[in-house]
Amino acid sequence: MSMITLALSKGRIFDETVPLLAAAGIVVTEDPEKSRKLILSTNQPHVRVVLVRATDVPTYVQYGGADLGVAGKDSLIEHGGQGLFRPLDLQIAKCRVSVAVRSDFDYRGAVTQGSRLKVATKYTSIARDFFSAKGVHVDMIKLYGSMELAPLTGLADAIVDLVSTGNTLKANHLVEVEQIMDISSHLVVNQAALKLKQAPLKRIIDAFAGAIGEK
Ligand code: PRT
Ligand code: MG
Repeated sequence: MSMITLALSKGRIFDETVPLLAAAGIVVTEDPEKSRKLILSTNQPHVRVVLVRATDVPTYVQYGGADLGVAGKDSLIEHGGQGLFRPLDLQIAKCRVSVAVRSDFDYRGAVTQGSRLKVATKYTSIARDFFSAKGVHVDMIKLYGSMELAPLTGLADAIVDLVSTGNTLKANHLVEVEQIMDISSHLVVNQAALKLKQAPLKRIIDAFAGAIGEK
């Protein structure tokens, strides 16, 4: 039997995927928070989990470094989705992508006056599509983290970032001025693996579907 490799990121995606794996009879036998290992074994000798950065999950699955993975819709859009079969919205790790500004910045005014907006974000594809559909001209500043700092330091007028409770924005005196889209995590499968390892992959996909009530 061939090995099935599942790519997950540590933290919320790993934690929220554990119950779905349980439905497929798969138990990860090592705790990612306690181990430095990047490859985790499971109770099933032919199933292993690889830990990668959330934004790298689509890339691992696209090129067959993993047969399947769980990735946020944000990561999938930024990646582009090439080579990926996306059978299920798992409805986990939910949040939204929003535009936020300093509470003293007149966002509506800037938009109605047609000003150029300096936008800092890790999500340049999502942000570009959103502002171009609105007809707003933007100077995009690509960041890899701590977007919240950009408006506070004058690096940008606005940020496009993930928001869940809103506590991070609030703690940094930022306000959410637009909600761009709702985000959840999806199961993604390598298209070639889906043909070569059809039976074991279908078993996992069906178990996940059953666990989220989509049978
Ligand atoms: O953290 P790291 O830089 O390693 O990578 P990552 O941020 O890409 O990964 P991770 O594990 O933090 O998130 C993985 C996926 O979880 C994301 O791609 C989203 O699809 C999803 N998700 C759900 C979230 C959140 N909720 C979330 N709240 N990802 C990040 N956040 C961050 C957000 O960026 C902001 O800094 O949490 C902060 C806001 O949270 P609130 O509750 O204060 O609003
Ligand atoms: Mg994070």
